Amino acid sequence: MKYFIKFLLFVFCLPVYAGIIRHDTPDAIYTQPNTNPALNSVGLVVFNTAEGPNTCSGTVINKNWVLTAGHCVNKAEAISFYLPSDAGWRFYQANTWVSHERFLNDDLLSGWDLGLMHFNSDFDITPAQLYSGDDELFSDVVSTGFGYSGDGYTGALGIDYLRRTGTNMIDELWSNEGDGRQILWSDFDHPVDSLYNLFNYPDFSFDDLATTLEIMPAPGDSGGGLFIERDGKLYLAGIQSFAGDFNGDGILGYGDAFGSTRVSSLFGWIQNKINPVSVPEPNTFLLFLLGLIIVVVVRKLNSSRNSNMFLNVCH
Ligand SMILES: [Ca+2]
Ligand SMILES: [Ca+2]
Repeated sequence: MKYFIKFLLFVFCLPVYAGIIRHDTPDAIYTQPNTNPALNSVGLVVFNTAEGPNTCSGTVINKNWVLTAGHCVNKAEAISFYLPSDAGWRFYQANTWVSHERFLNDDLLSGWDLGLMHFNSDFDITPAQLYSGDDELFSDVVSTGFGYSGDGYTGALGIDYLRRTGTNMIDELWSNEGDGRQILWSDFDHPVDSLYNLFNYPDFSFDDLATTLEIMPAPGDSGGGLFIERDGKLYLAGIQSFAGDFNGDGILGYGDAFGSTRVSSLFGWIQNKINPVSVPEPNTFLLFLLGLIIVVVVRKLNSSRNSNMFLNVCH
């Protein structure tokens, strides 16, 4: 499988800016309000660059922090974040943001496509919990974001800024850099035709066809969350990064695949940005004690030297 993915690297991959859905399933099912609070941690990101405005998605992981894709923040000059509510959009303005130090815009396959935004105001929703396990392969996942919509036959058609939530499965873990497993890969399968199956394990058929609400991120979904269920709870396992026209038919649809930056691989980087490890400053009392100890040691050394000198003289 890894060799297959390396072969696919030559295929053009697009950063994913609500999702491509099954052609046989009503869009209203994908856009219905989420009942799980973890999924409501995903909001709409609007950012301005020198080239103009653009949109992404982002996931609240702390009362003041939103996790997103590196390519959503590394050229940003201003960033706004919107969370839908019954009363309309709630608006937040980011005051700082950072992309991973090793992220490069033209290399989405390296596995560093991650960024953070900080907000001075507190979010009043339940933050997503980060997944730190190592068992994502073949897990069912839930994906949500605010990107373009369309179905497996049409590809991305337009954007209506609705949050679409669907399902898929992790087919592979692979990245060009880092620990070599920094991207979670999923293909976009057809409901009944296994000929569209991209990541094929010949001995297994469980991954050949679409899941109940099969979805693939589209432009505008970058930074949205990919969630995994453990013990009845949803955890944030990936951040949407890119999708590719792997079968070369000119659209993002059946037979294609997408990659999400793996949260567990970059867990330490995220934690360190949110809670930097600081070296405590020694306080005045400790400095005073240290001074006393040094004075006592120096006096003892001098006293010892004088005693030795005296003894030497006597001999
Ligand atoms: Ca799939
Ligand atoms: Ca395609």
